[in-house]
Amino acid sequence: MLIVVASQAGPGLRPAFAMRRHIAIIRPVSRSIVDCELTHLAREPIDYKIATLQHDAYRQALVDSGYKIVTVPRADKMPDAVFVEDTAVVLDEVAIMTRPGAVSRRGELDAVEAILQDYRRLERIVAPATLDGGDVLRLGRRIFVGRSSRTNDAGIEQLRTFVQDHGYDVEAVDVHGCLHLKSAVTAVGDATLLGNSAWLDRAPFDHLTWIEVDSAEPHAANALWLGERVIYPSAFPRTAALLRAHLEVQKRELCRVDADELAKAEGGVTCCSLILSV
Ligand code: CIR
Repeated sequence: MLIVVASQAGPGLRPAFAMRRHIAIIRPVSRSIVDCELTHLAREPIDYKIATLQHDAYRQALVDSGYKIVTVPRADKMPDAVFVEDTAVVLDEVAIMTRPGAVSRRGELDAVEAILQDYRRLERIVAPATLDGGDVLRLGRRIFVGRSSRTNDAGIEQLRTFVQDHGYDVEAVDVHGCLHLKSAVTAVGDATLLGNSAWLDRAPFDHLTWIEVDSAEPHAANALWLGERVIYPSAFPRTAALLRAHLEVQKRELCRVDADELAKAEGGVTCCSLILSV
């Protein structure tokens, strides 16, 4: 079920937003999702039907936010293929195909690449480097990259070489206790982050506004910021209240979606899309 909180005045009404076409690349849930990679969570049964219904609601939230959906074909033999975020880092100037840290996920890239090449010049992370898109957090011209169990120093260096000529600074951030950097922190505004300080070194973010997740909701830091709207899991009501209070001051809205079935696969709301504008 999709619950939209606050007004329906989506970003499609803003002139600056309307000047570009906004695209969300998504991929349906694989029938083998139950065999997904797990690093920090114990395996639980995942109901494919519920996961698919929740993914449909997520898709609708993107449509309601003004995004055209481009769908990568379902890949039933690749359990984690729904988490397209990990396959690429998409900037305005270039897209970088990653090399996921989990070997089981490397086959996911081809079908995503076939779509992305219509929108961006492509670069590729190559061995021995590994990089997951979930470890890459862009804030303006600064790109923070999680040094995690999925992303190594060589991956961070290769990313730097692809983006530095476009004026981006790349900064490594140590992540511990969770899967990706964006499990621990995401942007919810130009200079505002939502994060769980227990899972990372906060020093690189000191100059930014920090909203700390409620201590009862450690997994609550993953939000999908889409300009005037933030898509956010309904499973974290305490943190949602903090976030909503912050967003309302800025006349932004929180759009809550049920995402708990894919959360059992260690995925959040950023993981299920690649967002770009053309
Ligand atoms: C994995 O372990 O790779 C998947 N089960 C979850 C990936 C979630 N992706 C993300 O946070 N960007």
